Amino acid sequence: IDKRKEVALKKSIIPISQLENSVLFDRPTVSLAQALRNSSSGIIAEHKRRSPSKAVINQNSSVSEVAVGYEHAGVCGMSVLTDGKYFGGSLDDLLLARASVQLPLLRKEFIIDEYQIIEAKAYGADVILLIAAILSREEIKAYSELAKQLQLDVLLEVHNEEELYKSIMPSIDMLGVNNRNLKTFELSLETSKTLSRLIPNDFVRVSESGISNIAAIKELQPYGYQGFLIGENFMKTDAPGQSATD
Ligand code: IGP
Repeated sequence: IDKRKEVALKKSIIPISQLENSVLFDRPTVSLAQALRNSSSGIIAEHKRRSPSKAVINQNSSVSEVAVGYEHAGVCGMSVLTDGKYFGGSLDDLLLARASVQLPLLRKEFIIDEYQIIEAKAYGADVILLIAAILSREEIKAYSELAKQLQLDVLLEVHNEEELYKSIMPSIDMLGVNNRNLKTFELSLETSKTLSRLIPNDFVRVSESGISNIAAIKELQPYGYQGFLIGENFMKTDAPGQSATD
């Protein structure tokens, strides 16, 4: 509800027509799904200052510094948290990342409204995240189809079988399995392993959260995962880009 209010508020600040006329809105986007298919490492590195499960992760590094570091490290894409309330992020972070790198950028946000998708494009994103746990099948369909119209890739996040079945549709590009239970914050790579059997082959598979070393990536690759979303492990260091290089 809070989020809906915020969205409504934003709507009254910047009208859709203005977002659609912004400089970034008409730019050609880059496909993260394609980058992951062509990569052997498949890392999507995240900018994350704090989280509900961890008060402070990194308050010192600037977004541009982190973005340039990640790009230099050779990651496939970058995820930028734009949620302010729980993660301390903002749309300005996305804009700064866009100004700093050519990497495919994911807007990491709780998307519950079409407006946020148009906004994502206008602020420089190439990819949006849709979370199955908070959306109906109809919403997933409408939002993913809008994203496709705007040439944005769609990463659909699931955490269990039911969410997976609910969300499978052709307008999804990537299926992300979140290893973190959003209710208990419990982490287990087993979630990615178990659900992998149920993911049709035409979707790029992304394993999200709790990945802290190369061994974890090696462990998940045999299950068909081509993308690995890593936040905390990089951000908890003084030089996130350097730790992505290592
Ligand atoms: C990154 P980690 O454990 O590497 O910091 O996780 C990412 O998967 C996590 O931030 C995340 C997330 C989300 C955040 C996954 N799904 C949905 C906010 C909303």
